[in-house]
Amino acid sequence: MRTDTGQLFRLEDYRPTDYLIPQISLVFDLHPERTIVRAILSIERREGVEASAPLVLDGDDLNLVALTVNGAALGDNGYQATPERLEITQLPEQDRFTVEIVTEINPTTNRQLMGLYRSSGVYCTQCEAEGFRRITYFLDRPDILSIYTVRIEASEAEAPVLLSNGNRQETGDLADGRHFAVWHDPHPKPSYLFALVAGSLGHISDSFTTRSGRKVDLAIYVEHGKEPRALYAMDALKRSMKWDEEVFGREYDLEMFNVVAVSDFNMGAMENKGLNVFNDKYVLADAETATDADYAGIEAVIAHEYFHNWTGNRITCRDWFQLCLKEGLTVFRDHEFSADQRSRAVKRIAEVKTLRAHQFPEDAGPLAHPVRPRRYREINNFYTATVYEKGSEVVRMIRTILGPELFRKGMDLYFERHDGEAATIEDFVRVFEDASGQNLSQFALWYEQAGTPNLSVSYDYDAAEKTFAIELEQSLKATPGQSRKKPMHIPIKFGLIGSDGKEIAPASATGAEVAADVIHLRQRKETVRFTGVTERPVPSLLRGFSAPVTLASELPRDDLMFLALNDSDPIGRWQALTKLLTAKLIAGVKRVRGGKAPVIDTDIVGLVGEITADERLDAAFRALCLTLPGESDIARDIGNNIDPDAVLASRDALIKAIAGAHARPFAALYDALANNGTFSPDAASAGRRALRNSLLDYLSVAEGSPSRAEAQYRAADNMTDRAAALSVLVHRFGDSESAGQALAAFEERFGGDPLVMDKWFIVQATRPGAATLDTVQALMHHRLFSLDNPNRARALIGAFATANQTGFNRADGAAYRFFADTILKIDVENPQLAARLLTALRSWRSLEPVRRDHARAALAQIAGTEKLSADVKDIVERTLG
Ligand code: 0A1
Ligand code: ZN
Repeated sequence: MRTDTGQLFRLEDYRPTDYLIPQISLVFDLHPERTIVRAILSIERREGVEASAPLVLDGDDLNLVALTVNGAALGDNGYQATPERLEITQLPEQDRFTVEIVTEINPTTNRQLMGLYRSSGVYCTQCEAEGFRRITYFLDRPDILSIYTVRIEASEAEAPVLLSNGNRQETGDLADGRHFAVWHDPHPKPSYLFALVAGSLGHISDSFTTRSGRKVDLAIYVEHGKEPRALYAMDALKRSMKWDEEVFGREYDLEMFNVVAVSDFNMGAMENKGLNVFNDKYVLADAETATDADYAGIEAVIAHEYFHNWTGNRITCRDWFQLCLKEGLTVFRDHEFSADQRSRAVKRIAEVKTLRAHQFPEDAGPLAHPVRPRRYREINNFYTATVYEKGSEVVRMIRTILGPELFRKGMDLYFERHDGEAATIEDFVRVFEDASGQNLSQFALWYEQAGTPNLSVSYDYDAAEKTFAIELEQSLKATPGQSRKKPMHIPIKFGLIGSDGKEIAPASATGAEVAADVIHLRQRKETVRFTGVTERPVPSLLRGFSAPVTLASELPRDDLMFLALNDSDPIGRWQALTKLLTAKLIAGVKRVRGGKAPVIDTDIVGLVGEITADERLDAAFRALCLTLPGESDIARDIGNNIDPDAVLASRDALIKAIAGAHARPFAALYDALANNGTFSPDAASAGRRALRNSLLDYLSVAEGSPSRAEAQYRAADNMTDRAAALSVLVHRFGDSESAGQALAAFEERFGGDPLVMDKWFIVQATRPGAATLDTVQALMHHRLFSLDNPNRARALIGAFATANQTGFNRADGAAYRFFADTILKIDVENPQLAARLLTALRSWRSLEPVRRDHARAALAQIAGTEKLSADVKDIVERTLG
């Protein structure tokens, strides 16, 4: 493991290298335990750099076998090699020369899953962010762009499939049952986009003809026998290729595009040029094994990686501080793609939920950092919700501010101006300034200032003057390293709604700038005054969730009820409903903690029933409305002194009240939504399943019996319905015979498929209550469980720590202690995974004092351990603050 070097990387220290590497030729002689890598680098000294300047290359855990410069070996004092660094001091006078480096690596013992490793016997690579240096010594940074030629040699029996980036140039046989393939990628790229895959894999193939008429061969490689499960991913890939041509004018640029699914992968997937490598979770799906959420995830991740071809690969990042340049933009692009393929409103609400669930707590806690950080110790810890999701929101705001046409003009300019370059956020913002003539310097603070701005809003209607005033005040709390913040440019989409439910068009607006349906808040405090408003309107603010902020509005309850039923913007409706529900749930938590039962609010119970019954609305939208804010949403909105048991009690009380009040119509709707015909993963069918499955939970609560869920489990012909039934059985009737039988049946049926069994681990790890810790500990010994595999570890440990508020936050702290021990075990093999899981403790300061002390002790135990990885050390130190 790479232990901490204590080094702090700072944005302002960026300096170009003295040398460039325009070309690299790699030869891999693959063997499970002794792979030999020969790298021939063509080096170019930059103009003005002295010949005495050493060439310093990055390494990580490397073993140098041989080194020559221009074909000649160097004397002992011509270079210095350690596992982490190769410094060559004896260099030719000429500005161009060749360095040849031979290293030996062991793919089998590589359990960090960075560099070249083996996953179920398949050789594969992961080089982002700094994995290439685990293969050979290199200038392993994204501003070094090289043309790659890669020759792979391997045993034909062990690895009939040999893949790398670009186009396949040559293949052939060698002695001793070995064979080779040569790949050439004509597009200069940074080392983090290099990839190699070799192994015995099945595949499906297809093709796509670009709009200029070029035929591209497409293939998806998977474990033998799983080929049919890759068909949906292939379909999503072709739709992505078409969409990028139509919406962004971007065409694919190689003769082939390959995707490989592997079962050991730290993240979702990786956009290596022409050879995307995926966590198999984001490739494999069929009705029998995948839920609707899995299908949607596959579609999104396939699109995301494909879209990186332009936003990330053709235009890459100058340095890792600019990570959001490719990630925020590419997330924005995949969000827009999914919105176009599915229901836009439903997709947007799902995005808002994700942002609030993952990014808001990050921004509010000890790990808060700007969308473009200025400091890091370990870059792997910055693949965060802030960089990805908030980064996407920032791009969305640029489009809201400029409008779709100028946004597209700016994007076109970006591609034209920076194609083939390693760019910065400044470059990105400038194209929109140049395309629109607008100054975006205040807007750019969104990249610099961490934390979620809060908007306080108050309203004043003057009936005599027919004016309506909205007073807006923004505030932003201090975050680590940033105590004083400047006011931001916040685009607030709005509407004013009359008592008949129609939009009111005011005569004029003064004060803060209003352009069409957007208020541009730029000062700390501003008032907009609308004239010609003939009745007191109900304002709908932040329509479409136009900025990633929290809204503290003094809108009366009746207005929120009105918006929940009448806002023409579905996101506005959902936001109003969520506000009402959250307020109710928080009031319930207070009462529970005071030893009282929550008060039932018949208006809100009625409202939920009304929306659920409204056939004019999308089923998926109704399902979203029927799903109450989660325990962690409620906890986040309470903010401090959290007692998770009280949160659960309050939430369950409201579910019970809603279920009791609407049991009959809910049952009728449940029956009416019954699946007719064959399974289809399309958005409309998925929406109906989502609604029906959320009704199942309510009905099971109302009926106080597992029978309905048991029947659904038995009758299910698809994984969405089966998993939903299993979840109701385990979470609501966990000790019943029905739950035990369903779990056994699931294991019996899917026990041969670890990816599917992750659902079985997750459903048990997320059963509410203190007793679940014992279950989790027992499941660690299950024959399919292994802490080594990231999907398994996330399914059991990750789900327990992030999605089981009452279980993980047991009052006696036992789960934290177990968690700390487990993190330390994982850290020995896979620091990246350990660090990522550890972020589950980031909100520990918001807990009530007893739990808080236990959590602090667990963190301190980790922090006090000798030989922590750099990854975990960075997270634990920042978390403890
Ligand atoms: N660039 C990828 C994410 C990614 C980052 C680091 C990795 O290392 C293990 C892997 C993947 C994406 O945005 O999809
Ligand atoms: Zn990405």
